[in-house]
Amino acid sequence: MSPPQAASPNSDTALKAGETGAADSLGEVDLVIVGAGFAGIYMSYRARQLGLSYRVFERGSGAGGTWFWNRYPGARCDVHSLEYSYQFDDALQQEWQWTEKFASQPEILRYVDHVIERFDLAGGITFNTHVQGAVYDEVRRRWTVTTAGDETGSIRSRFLVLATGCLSSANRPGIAGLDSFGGDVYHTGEWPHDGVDFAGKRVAVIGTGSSGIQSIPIIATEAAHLTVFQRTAAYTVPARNEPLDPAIDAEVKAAYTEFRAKDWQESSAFGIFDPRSPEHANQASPAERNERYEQRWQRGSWSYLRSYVDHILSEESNGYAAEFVRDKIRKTVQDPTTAELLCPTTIIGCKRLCFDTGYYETFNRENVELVGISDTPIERIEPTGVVVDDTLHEVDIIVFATGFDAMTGSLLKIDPVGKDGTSLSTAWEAGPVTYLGLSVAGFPNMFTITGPGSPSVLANMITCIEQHVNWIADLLAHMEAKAIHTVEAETQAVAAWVQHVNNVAHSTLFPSCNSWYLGANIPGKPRVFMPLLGFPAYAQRCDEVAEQGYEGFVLRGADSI
Ligand code: N01
Repeated sequence: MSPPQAASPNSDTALKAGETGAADSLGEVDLVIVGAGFAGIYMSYRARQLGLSYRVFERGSGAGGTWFWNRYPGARCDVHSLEYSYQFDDALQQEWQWTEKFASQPEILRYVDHVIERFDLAGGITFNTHVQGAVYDEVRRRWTVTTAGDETGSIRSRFLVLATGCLSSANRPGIAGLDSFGGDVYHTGEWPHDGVDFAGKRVAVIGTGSSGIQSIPIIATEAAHLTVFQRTAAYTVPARNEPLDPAIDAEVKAAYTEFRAKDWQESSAFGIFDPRSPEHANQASPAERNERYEQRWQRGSWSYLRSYVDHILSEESNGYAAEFVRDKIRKTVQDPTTAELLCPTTIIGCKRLCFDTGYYETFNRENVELVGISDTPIERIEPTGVVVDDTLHEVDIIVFATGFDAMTGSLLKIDPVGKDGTSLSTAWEAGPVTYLGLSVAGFPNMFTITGPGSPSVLANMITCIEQHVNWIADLLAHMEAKAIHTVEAETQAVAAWVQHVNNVAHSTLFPSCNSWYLGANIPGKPRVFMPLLGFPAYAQRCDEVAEQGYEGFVLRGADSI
């Protein structure tokens, strides 16, 4: 399909005849968007509204980003469906009907496809095409983006929008002997489209984060035998998913704008159904605490940690909430040794809290075994199984639920090269540094959507995406109106922003454990707390930056050449 051919209002005369050729075999557009997840789709919608020419390149054969790839059994969102959806078009949010409180992966993908069809966006997306690199040419003020796949070549653009997602680069640990394994190997984040048949098979699941915890109870019911390899025990709270209550659906849709406005005031841009109590756990009596924890446990999901305001601020308060979960585990899991192994010892919430359906109960099944690999890591993989502590666990299938090289992985795979030939991997050698999570010094006209330094993974991703895309679209309109050709973050603004993100993180208990928020799950990755806590203050800051003439950015127009 051909891409939109809207004339570019921003095209200037920097490119002269004869300057095209091998360097732009795919032509030139105003905007190259990398990725057709929620961010890339909405960015293309706004680009078209602005009259910009654009191309979206997507490595998958379909849209949906993380929801396209994560098709493992039980994959489901844990933000309420009425909140985890676009808000840019009222008719869209009125007409779409979610069926469950927490939408399943297939339903989210149906929603994505519906949005693309409804707004006629498919023509701008090129699937099965990997963006391999991008180089900025200071003289032409153009990015040259190279692609491989259905469309192989290079394309020039004024702007480069990296909508590559925060959880899109699978972490496949390099375990010795993996290549020798005689069975099948899968990663939850790259699940086969036609599913996996576990019937009669002995299965290993390595990893017990959200993906492992969602898939393990289902795999256990299908497989002959399941061995779970756990490095760090995770806290999980019952999800309590259920069919979407039609009365709640009607109530929200009767005043959806007001509902969304309330979400914008929430620290994580969602959670209206589970308000955070303003009280402190360490000021309540043990009886009060237990009663409240029990109520919130029964309610499930995010409600639990919101039972008091200070869980992520006070170690003492956190300890109460953590011990309540450990108590639940000990009461649920019949074998005391297994129960103890499942009891987490870290701060609850410093790694992303998990939500499950029957996770702890799964370990009461006769066909399920838990192997701790914290003190005795996996030694090697052999043709017939996984060796730990000199014991071979024979399996036919290995499932890696080992997560992602989060937030920076996909950006660094592209590794754009900015001014002076500096690559992003060089600029981020000591960890990602951005201004507002949107822009990197030395990389003009390049934007990251929900990049490190923005609330992103600590908030409602779709709300964050829309806020970022709207902010970028307003900036592009401003540049057009003022004849500005390049925008770039100032080095000092980046430094101050990175310091701010760090200060906010270190005022909480978040940095206290080895989470992927810190990059601690990837060997050798710099240990930097990447997301910013607090969506409302962040969104307000972005607005102020724009109102103050894009403070912290250098904007250059024809006059400044
Ligand atoms: O990945 P994870 P995930 N050897 O990084 C272990 C979102 N999500 O895919 O904790 C052995 O959380 C690792 O151990 P440790 C959500 O934001 C959302 O589960 O590092 N084990 C851990 O147990 C989530 O946080 C939803 O010690 C290794 C596990 O693998 C994010 O995606 C559903 C290992 C990885 O857990 C990532 O979740 C699913 C190694 N070398 C995902 N390397 C919902 O919306 C890693 N591990 C509900």
